[in-house]
Amino acid sequence: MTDSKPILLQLFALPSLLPDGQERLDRCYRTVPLWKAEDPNDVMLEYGPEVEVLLASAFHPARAALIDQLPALKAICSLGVGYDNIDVEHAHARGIQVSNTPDVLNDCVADLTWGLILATMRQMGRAERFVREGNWENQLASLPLGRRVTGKRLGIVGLGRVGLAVAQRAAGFSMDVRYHNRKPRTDVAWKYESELHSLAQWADILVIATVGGQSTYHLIDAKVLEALGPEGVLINVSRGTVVDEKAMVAALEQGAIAGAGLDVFESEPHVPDVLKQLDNVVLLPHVASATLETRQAMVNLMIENAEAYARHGKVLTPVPVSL
Ligand code: 8YV
Repeated sequence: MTDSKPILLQLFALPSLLPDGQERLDRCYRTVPLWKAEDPNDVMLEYGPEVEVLLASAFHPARAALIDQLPALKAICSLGVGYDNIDVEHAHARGIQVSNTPDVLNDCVADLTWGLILATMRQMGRAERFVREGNWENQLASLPLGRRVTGKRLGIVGLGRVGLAVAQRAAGFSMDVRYHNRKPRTDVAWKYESELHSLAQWADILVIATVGGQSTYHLIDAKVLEALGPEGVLINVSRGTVVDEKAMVAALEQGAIAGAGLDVFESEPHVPDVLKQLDNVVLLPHVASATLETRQAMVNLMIENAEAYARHGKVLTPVPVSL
């Protein structure tokens, strides 16, 4: 008897965070582990024509070229809220559903954003290196003073789910918050700035929490950084491509901005050497959602999307179709 279950192509090994994660997929699908294949081309030749569901992630993209190799594809289930890793319009044009993992990571990404704000303003990375390098015991060495966080002005670029969670936490720091979106939100009291430039000029700390992809490519350019000014700090937890990295490095080197806290970079995992030499930056390897609880919830939601497609033909948390 042949297995009549639909085929699901796995580009990566399921993170072993849930005891029954792979089992749940195997119950609904014939799973094909492309990541295990000695020659992925052979696997694509054998199974490609029949693959109905594809698992993707930020580090395992589903670009048009791959989608085109899968003529029977009906759903792409991605691990992560961002979907700049997927050619969504191309998929939608073929009637392929795309799902992401929204909401479950809001709190942890917002927590880490505050970690970056505090670490950058208070120079915690530099202070920690100071201790590790034995400089505290060296009478000649001293650390420059950091900057106070409480009471500062917080500008948020992209008041979506994550931006909102960041803004809510600002109350604990007695901060005034303003934001820039394409459109003002009707459900928040914070002041909307229709011009990104004005927001940057007003803010002491500018947090980037917007979507990645073409629509926001290099949104934060030399002019915005100049507006943020020599006392201003940039925090990016969105996508590296939203910031013109060269312009940011120049601004940091020349003191056009005071510092930056970065969880994302333009071509990860590459971090420009020049950034690593700067003391006014905090550099993290894209870990904003990387807690046990959140990653479990993300993997679970990705699997739930695949299960929902297998059972009812519809994913649970679809990426909206752009009009
Ligand atoms: C993950 C992220 O690191 O959700 C996102 O968009 O960037 C992060 O939470 C990544 O997606 C894991 O695949």
